[in-house]
Amino acid sequence: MFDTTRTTARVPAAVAGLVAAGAAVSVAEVVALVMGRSDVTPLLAVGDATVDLTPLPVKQFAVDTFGTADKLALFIGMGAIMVAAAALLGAAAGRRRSIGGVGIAAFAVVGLAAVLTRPGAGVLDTVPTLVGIAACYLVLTLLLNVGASYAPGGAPGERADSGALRRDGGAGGTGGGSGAAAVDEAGGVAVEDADPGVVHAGGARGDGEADGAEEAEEAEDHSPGFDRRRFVLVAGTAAALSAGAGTAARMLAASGPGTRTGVGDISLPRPADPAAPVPDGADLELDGLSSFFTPNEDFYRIDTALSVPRLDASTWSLRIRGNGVEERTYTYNDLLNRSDLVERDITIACVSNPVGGDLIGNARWIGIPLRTLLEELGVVPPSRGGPADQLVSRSSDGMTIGTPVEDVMDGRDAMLALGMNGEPLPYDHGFPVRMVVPGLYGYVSACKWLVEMELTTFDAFDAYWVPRGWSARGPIKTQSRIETPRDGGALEGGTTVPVAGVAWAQTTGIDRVEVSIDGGEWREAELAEEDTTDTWRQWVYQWDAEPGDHEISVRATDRDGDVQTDEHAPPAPDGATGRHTVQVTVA
Ligand SMILES: Nc1nc2c(c(=O)[nH]1)N[C@H]1C(S)=C(S)[C@@H](COP(=O)(O)O)O[C@H]1N2
Ligand SMILES: [Mo]
Repeated sequence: MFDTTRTTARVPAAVAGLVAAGAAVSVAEVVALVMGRSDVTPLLAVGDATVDLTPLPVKQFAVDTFGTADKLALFIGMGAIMVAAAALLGAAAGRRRSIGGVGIAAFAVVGLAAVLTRPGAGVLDTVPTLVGIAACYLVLTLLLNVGASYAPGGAPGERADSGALRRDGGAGGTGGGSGAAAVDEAGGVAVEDADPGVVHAGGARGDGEADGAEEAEEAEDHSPGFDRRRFVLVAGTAAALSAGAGTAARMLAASGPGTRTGVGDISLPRPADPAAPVPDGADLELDGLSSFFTPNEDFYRIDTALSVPRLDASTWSLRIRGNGVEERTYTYNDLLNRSDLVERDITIACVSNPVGGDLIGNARWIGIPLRTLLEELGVVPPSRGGPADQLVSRSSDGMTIGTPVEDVMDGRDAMLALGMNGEPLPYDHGFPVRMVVPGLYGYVSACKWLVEMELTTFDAFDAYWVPRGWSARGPIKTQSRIETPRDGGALEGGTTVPVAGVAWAQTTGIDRVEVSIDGGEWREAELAEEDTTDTWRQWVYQWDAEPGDHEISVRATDRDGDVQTDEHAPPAPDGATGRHTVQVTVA
C-alpha cells in the first residue's frame, strides 16, 4: 500500500509522521464540525475513554496533583504520547512504508473504539475518524515521497507477501485518487487512493525494499534524491493548513452555530416563590473569608467533560420515564414558563473535597421543585409504597447520577435548576438545566446538562461513579473549614487575630462552631446569621495570639446535636471526615 521502492531518511520521515498525525486530528475536527457533531471527535472520544478507564487511585492522584487543571494535564499527556508515537511511526515508515500503514490502522482502531463506546454514539460518528485517518495516510505518503532520499524507478513487480487487497485499474482511475495525483507529481510511481488497505495494481512495488532501507541510512537528508527546500515547503504547508483548520474548527465548535439558544439569549422570569433576603450579618465580610455567595466565575467545577457541552435550549428536552411514571418530555420553555418557579439558596459540595478543601460553593438557584414535578407524573416515594427508590439522571455527555427518590420527595428543596446567582446556568455549570439537591454530594445529585431522568432501583442500576469505587448514596457530612489565617501563615502578635471560616450541615443547619488552639479546650466561635439550613454558615473566633508556633483546629455541631467527627477518612468512598487544622507562626 505504500511505495516500497523508496525510503526516507529518519528526520524528514519523523516530520512526515508528525504532520500526518496533525492532519488526521484537524481533518477529523473539521468533519465533525461540518456534521454538527463537534462533541464526538476522535480526540475528545479518546480523552473521554481515558477518563472513564482510569482507575480510581490514578484519578485521585490526578485531582490531587493538578486540581481542576486535571483535564489540561490529560490533554498535554495525550498530546505528548501522540507526538512521540507519530514521530517514531513516521521514522519507521520512512524505512519500511508498510509500517506506516500498520501504525495508522492501529490508531484508527483506537480512535474508532473510543468513538463508538461514547454514550449515544452511532455509526455516523465514525465518519470524522475515518476521514481523518484517510487524510493521515495521504499526507504521510505524500511527505514520505517528497522526502524520499532514493530516486524513483525500482523495477516494477508485485510483492507476494503484501497482504493488501488489490484492485485492477488504471492509474488514478477512481474517485479517491485526488491524493494520488499529488503523490505522482512528487515523483512517485505509486497510484493510491484514500482507502487504507486498498491499493491499485502496480501500487506496491516490492523489490529493493531492504536495500533501500540501508541506503536511506547512509544517504540521510543530503542525498541527491532529497530536495530539502521542497520538503520543508510541502510539509510546512500541510502543517499550517491543518493547524489553521483544526483551530478554526475548535473555536467554531466552542462558539456554536448562530441559530441556537444559548446562555446569552435567555432572560429568566421572576420566580413565583423568591428566596427570602439574606439576613444582615450572614456575610461577616472579613478579610480572607470567602463571600457568602460564590460568584459563578469562581464556583468550583467538577465533571468528567473534556469539552463543556454547549446545549441549545431551543432544541433541548428532558424525558422522564421509568417505574411507576407516566412518561413525559419537557422542553426548555415548558420549564421556564411554569408557574411554580422557586428561588433557593443552597450550598453544594463535591464528595472529593478534602477536609479544608475548596470544592464547595454557595449559590442562589432558580428552578422547578422536583417533588412537584415527580408527583405530577404519579411518582410515589418508596416510603409510601412507590416501586422506584433511585432516580437516575442522565446528561447529554452520558454521565449518570443516581439519587434516592425518597430524598428528592421528602420536602427538601430539590430542584431542576435553570438559574444560578441571577443568571441562566452557565455552560460550565450545566446549561440549560441541572439538578440541585440540598444535603447530597454532587456526584449523587447535581447532574449537569440534564437530558433524561429514569425512575428505577438501586438494585437494578449502578450510576457512573458506583462501579468506580464510590458509594451509591452520598449524604453530605457535617464539616467546617478555617479560611483565615491561612495554613503556614505568619501573623503579628500582640493583637487579637480573627480566626474565621465556614461550616456546613445542609438540610440540618449549624448550631455551634468551636475552635481549639494547640489542642487546648474547645472555645465557642461566634456564628454569623443563618441564611437557611441548606447554606453554609460563617463563623469567627477572636484569638489572643501569643508569639510562637500554633495549631488551630475547628469543629462544628449540627442542629441535631451531632459533633463533627475527628476521625480521619479520605474522600472515597463517601466523603472525607476529620478536622481542619492550620499551623501559624505569631511574631
Ligand atoms: N453531567 C455531569 N454532571 C455532573 C458531574 C459530571 O461529571 N457530569 N459531576 C458531578 C459532581 S461530582 C459535582 S461535585 C457537581 C459539581 O457541580 P459544579 O461543577 O457546577 O460545581 O456536578 C455533578 N454533576
Ligand atoms: Mo463531586
